[in-house]
Amino acid sequence: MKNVLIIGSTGQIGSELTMKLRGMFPDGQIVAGYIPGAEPKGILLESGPSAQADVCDGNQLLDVIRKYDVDTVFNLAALLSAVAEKKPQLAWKIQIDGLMNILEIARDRHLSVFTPSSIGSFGPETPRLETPQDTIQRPKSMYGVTKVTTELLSDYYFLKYGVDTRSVRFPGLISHVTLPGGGTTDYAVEIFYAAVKGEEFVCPIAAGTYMDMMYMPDALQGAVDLMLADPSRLKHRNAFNIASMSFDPERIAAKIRARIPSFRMRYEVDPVRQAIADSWPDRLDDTCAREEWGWKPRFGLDEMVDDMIAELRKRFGTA
Ligand code: AKB
Repeated sequence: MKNVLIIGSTGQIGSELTMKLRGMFPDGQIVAGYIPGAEPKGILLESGPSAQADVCDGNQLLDVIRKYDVDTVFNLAALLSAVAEKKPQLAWKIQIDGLMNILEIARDRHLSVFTPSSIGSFGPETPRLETPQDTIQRPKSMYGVTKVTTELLSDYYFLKYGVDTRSVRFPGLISHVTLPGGGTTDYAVEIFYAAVKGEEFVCPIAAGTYMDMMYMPDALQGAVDLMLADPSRLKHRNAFNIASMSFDPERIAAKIRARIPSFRMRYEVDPVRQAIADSWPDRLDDTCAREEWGWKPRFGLDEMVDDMIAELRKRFGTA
């Protein structure tokens, strides 16, 4: 990994992954790919090259990949679960037609490709607790349908053409840098913003709904470690279960209240997000990731809550 294209570089994962890779590979070209309306700004723009790279435009992708002699693509373009439910055709176009564009270029130019899957690739028939790596995947959301297809297509290109595809199933990602947009797990980020600003939080997910979550530094490290892993150790490729914490709204609210006693929360459940959340597992088993490439998260629930509150307090100047 030296010259890397990050498609979706201004999104929740991309904005931090681009900066991390620029720090790790100062001699490489870490290209921040974007679409019009989501251009990189500030340090993301100033610290390295950027290029328009619409996943739906194969010719444009090829031009950028040729120009920067790209060897690795992080394909982070996606409509998250709640938005994909409202725009299923667009979700398919971005997540699957877009992926095909990348895989075809990768096949020709011997690129490595990371396209995240998600806990959303599972469905209600999947075992909810300690969800195995290899298990039933019958998702009921459009997002989930595209994620299972992503896993299958990525494996197909590896098996058929030897394309170096690798991926993880991300849980809800919690970060203080860039907000997520349109996911089922977004509440787990938004709750911190409300708490630190001293606002009441209106929770769209019902009490008792457990989902896997992860702090962004672990998610980024996992993606990079997997792409750097010795391929001979990988029995799986697309996509590895990874996990670090699982909570419901009551548990995370209690953790925040232990640090900000005035924090208030009430529920206004969003039926679309709740139906999706109800169809997802509570907690994944990540043994294969640990054994095959050394996955080991650093942040547990308490460490994540401490860090989120400290970082957002710095940002908003609240004591
Ligand atoms: C979503 O909620 O849609 C995403 C995910 C878990 O993949 N954060």
